[in-house]
Amino acid sequence: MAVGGYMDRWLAPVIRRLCLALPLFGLSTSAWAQQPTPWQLGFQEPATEFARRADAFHDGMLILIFAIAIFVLLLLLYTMWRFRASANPNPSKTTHNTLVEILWTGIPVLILVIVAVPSFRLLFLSDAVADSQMTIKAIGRQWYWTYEYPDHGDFVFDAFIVEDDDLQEGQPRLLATDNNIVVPVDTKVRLLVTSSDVLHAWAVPSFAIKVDAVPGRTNEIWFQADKTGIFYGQCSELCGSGHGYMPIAVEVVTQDEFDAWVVRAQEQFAKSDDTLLDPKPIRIAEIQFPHQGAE
Ligand SMILES: [Cu+2]
Repeated sequence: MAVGGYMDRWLAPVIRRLCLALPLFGLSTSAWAQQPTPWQLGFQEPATEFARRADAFHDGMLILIFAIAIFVLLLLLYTMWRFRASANPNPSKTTHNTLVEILWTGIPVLILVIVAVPSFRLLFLSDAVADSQMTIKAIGRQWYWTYEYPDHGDFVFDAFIVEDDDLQEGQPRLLATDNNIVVPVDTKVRLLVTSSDVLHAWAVPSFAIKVDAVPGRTNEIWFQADKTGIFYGQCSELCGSGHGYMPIAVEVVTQDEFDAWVVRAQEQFAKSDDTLLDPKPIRIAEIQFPHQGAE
């Protein structure tokens, strides 16, 4: 699209740089990629191609919104001046103008249709989970997350917030978890999200992901991080008094580091029947159809 391309290439990077430059005073850049920072204006630095596209879409929308707002403001100011009482002792009795009415209906509709194109493109892209290389399942609970790795031995672990008193060097308050989700870099990960009690939402800003965790149903999304590091998020659906204390920490590592972690995790989080959590995790991936049992 011509308008979007122009905005992406020229205006958006300028605005982004202005937004990025402001909060960088007094900050280390390493922290910037992972978590919110004081005086942050823009989004967190994207860590996936999808997040970059979502950012670009947001920047384009911001420019469009500003242009519309400025146009309407100027029109209002002009109207106030042009039809002021002192210059118009006999007010106009005009009530209809067919051409203007068609224009102020048609042009906004046209703008919405143009906006819908990149918007739907992103929406469909977020749904393209078919070719993912591994699966992780996240289960929201009051107030922590449970993660399952069905492709790597089906181990399960819980991720609780690290209390203020237990924070290690470099662990951000309210965002660090005792067990991180570990994924390999440049790998398309399918994430299944559900809940065992109330509505939660699994959200990581640098992946531009926010998925509702709904009891009794499973939502799916994917992400493919292209840089290593720890990326923090939080539950983003008001889920009770501990809502602010169920953070998400995704640790993106190299494939070798991931393989080593899987070996350790299978040991550490080995699952036997008596360690099954209560209520039991919902295991949709293991549904057996009648004809499969016969073999
Ligand atoms: Cu929650």
